[in-house]
Amino acid sequence: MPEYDALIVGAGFAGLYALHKLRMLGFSCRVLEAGTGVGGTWFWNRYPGARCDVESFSYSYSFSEAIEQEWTWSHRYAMQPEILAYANFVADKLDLRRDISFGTRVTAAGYDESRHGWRIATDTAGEFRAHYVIMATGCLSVPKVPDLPGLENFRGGILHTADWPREGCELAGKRVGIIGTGSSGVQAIPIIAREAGHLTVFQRTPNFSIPAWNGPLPEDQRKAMKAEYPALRSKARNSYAGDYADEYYLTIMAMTPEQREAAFELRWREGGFNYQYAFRDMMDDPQANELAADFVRRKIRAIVSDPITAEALCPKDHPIGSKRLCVDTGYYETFNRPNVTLVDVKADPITGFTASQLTTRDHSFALDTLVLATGFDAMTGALTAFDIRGRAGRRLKDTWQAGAGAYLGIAVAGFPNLFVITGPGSPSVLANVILAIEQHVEWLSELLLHARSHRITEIEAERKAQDDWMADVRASADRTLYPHANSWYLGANVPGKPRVFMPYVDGFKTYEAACEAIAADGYRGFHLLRETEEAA
Ligand code: N01
Repeated sequence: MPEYDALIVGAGFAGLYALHKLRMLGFSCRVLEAGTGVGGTWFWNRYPGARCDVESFSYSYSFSEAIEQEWTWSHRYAMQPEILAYANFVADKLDLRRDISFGTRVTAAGYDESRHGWRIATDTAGEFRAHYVIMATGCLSVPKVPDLPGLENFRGGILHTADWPREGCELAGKRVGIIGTGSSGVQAIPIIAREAGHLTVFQRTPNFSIPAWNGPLPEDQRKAMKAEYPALRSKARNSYAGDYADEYYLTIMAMTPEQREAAFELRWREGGFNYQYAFRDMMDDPQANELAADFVRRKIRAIVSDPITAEALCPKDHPIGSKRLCVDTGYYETFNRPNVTLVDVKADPITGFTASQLTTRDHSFALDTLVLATGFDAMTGALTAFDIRGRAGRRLKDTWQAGAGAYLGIAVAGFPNLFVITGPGSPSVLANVILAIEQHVEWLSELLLHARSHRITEIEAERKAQDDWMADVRASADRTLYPHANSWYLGANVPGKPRVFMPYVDGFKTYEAACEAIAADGYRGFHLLRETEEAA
């Protein structure tokens, strides 16, 4: 059976960097990847309109100056094909493919206490052994298909944004329905509307969306950004969100109404996430939040011509930012098109499907194709999708029955020598995830080097350290407005999933400082078993 120092699950941005970093440090590694190519989320999410909504000069690796300088981003926010091309460029540049098994899905992993190592089963490549397992499986990688009544009756095409056919899909002239108005739906809807004969948007909950104002980057701007990379990266590393944009420099409640209006308008015109991160009180103070939310609702009413449609698009049931903000290109404008209809399925719920129709309580809609933009089993889906068994054969899924938790969001008590990149309890999805990935991989590499040089055979999070960490994560979240929405941050989008706020809300910089302090304190909160102790 092939045996490695480390098996890495997933060849997305986390898996690629983990492979590069650990290989450079002399660990033998193999990546197991279910897809037929690198890129992870950017390999699967090929829906029309898919692109990043952190600026590309930020949403990219910072660890290699050569990569930074050789690669040139074409747009402020790159489209999915360009991001996937970038992942392929990095894989080639670093010669990563020779250590990746593509088309290989992990089906089970079990810890062998006598060997202090893992045994991993796959669907196509047999079994492996490894001292360490690194789950680089992504926070948003297991698509969620909702339990829609009678969907099996529908004979038209059914597509999920997160599992879009590689060869694309012909929607020209068709009657298309889309369910879901989160980030994926908000990006896909304007593009599908341009192609389809008619697009019906089935919306259950409206989301707040800020314009991206995306566009090509002029040559001089690209050159200037490349020259400024060290400063941009350093600013991102010292920030809340892991991004280089200015943040937390305005207090909504300290401004006059005129100043506030001007500040909201300016952030709206700049576009993107800084509508949230510019304001230090937006996620703490309900009154400040409501003012920011009201500004966006007024924008929606100004953009959308039909007042009933505009009102249906205005989010009113959650604080702005408590569900991840969407960043769009012409989303609200799309509802002024004659070939687009909005259906509020909270007021008029979906009741079933025939071979060619979606029916709601009051209406029926003839459809050729149904697009599901219905999200993910976020943060834990990929970690519970197959059987991971730790000490005494205990399943990770059972361990997390009352809610997911990991010490620093990296290691789980009872699962020695297994690590999660950007797991629950880390900033991950609330930060620029590429930087969050780099920080985890780098911190973990130091830990594994420490283990190698101190002849440590087993690394395990201590239960108390993990419980205390997760209690702090929750206490911090409870001081904010984040838990005031039924969001996927809380697991609320998956029926039966325990509601625990999973991301770390105190920001990237604070989190990194906490990780550094724990390492400096001899990896406090980890039980490190030395070979000598074991022999004794
Ligand atoms: O998924 P979502 P997503 N009947 O969970 C609706 C990242 N991302 O794929 O709110 C009717 O946000 C559901 O309605 P409701 C980003 O972090 C990033 O859009 O539950 N509707 C909601 O409208 C993002 O936050 C990027 O009432 C149903 C939608 O489906 C995360 O991925 C791009 C339903 C799901 O929204 C997830 O985004 C895309 C039902 N039975 C995504 N079930 C970029 O960076 C679900 N819905 C560019």
